[in-house]
Amino acid sequence: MSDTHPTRIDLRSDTVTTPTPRMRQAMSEALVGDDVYAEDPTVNELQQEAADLLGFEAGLFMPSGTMTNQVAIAVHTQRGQEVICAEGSHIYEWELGMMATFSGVVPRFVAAPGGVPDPEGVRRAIRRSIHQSPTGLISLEDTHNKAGGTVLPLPVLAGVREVADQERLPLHLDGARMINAAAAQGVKPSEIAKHFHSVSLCLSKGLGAPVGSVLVGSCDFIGRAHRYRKMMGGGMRQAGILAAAGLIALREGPRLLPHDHRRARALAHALVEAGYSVDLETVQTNMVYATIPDAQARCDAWAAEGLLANALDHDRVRFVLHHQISDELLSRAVQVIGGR
Ligand code: TLP
Repeated sequence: MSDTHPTRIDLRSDTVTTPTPRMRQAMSEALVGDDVYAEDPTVNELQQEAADLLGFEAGLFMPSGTMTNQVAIAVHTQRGQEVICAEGSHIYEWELGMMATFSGVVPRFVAAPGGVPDPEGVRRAIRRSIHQSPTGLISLEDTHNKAGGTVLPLPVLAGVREVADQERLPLHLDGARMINAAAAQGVKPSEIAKHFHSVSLCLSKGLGAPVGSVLVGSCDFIGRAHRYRKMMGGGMRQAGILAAAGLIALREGPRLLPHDHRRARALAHALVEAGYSVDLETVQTNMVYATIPDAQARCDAWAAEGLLANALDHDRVRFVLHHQISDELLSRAVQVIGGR
């Protein structure tokens, strides 16, 4: 059983996947309880499994990556502070100013060529003076979406953590696609997560769950996160129905990611062959950004042939691979792109 239209090749995002038959079965059989009372056994299992995978004490299940990031910011910061983040970070660019409206904090961007900030640049961005908004948090994004799904090298993570420790600042990871980053580097996810005080991990991106994200951290941090999740309307009651699919995603999703990465590279080469410009250096995981004149018109023309991609700018198109794009569907996409 699949909900995906057979003639539609949807590369707009890895969020578009539909639940697999195993996910649907697990959802229908899930044991549930009221999660606001922390009594949903399937949610509790998912939270602990995500925390264990990333090497943390506790986890908290929420509907979206936006919520896990924004709850983390609320716990870590005080009103009037700044959050240091790499230029183009999702927590500011695509989270609708929530850090300002919910937590009363503002971003301070640091340069991040290819999505990778320099630890010394992070240090220089820290504000302490009485005349300035003090820094409250440093937040990194791995993989970095806007830079093309690029991976942050482990020495950079260690370097930023050193700065955070020296300056006594908390360090958060928007790890929506951090399992992709781990797969690309051939390391355990905990090797990335160990550099952070909190991590937001999305189940509904490359891992393929229909809904959900888990925030992990210390017991104390997660205890405080409960209150902000409730304030945001994230108390979902019998959420085990959703967590059941999340558990399948967490257990079965990671081994599929290297195939998405291989297909992304193949797509990038096909785009170059078709005459479009792609910075192949940035194609490190499951995303391809191409420079395409009249991007929206080109995407509309491809959509008429069943190929969906995201025009993000007047000349920039994003393609994202995911587990419901087989080699066969990729070949068809390549034909459409080549005008065949
Ligand atoms: N990203 C979505 C869109 O919002 C752009 C996508 O299609 O890529 N962090 C990162 C790095 C993300 O890419 C996203 C979603 C989120 C957080 C937010 O997750 P959700 O959509 O679950 O709120």
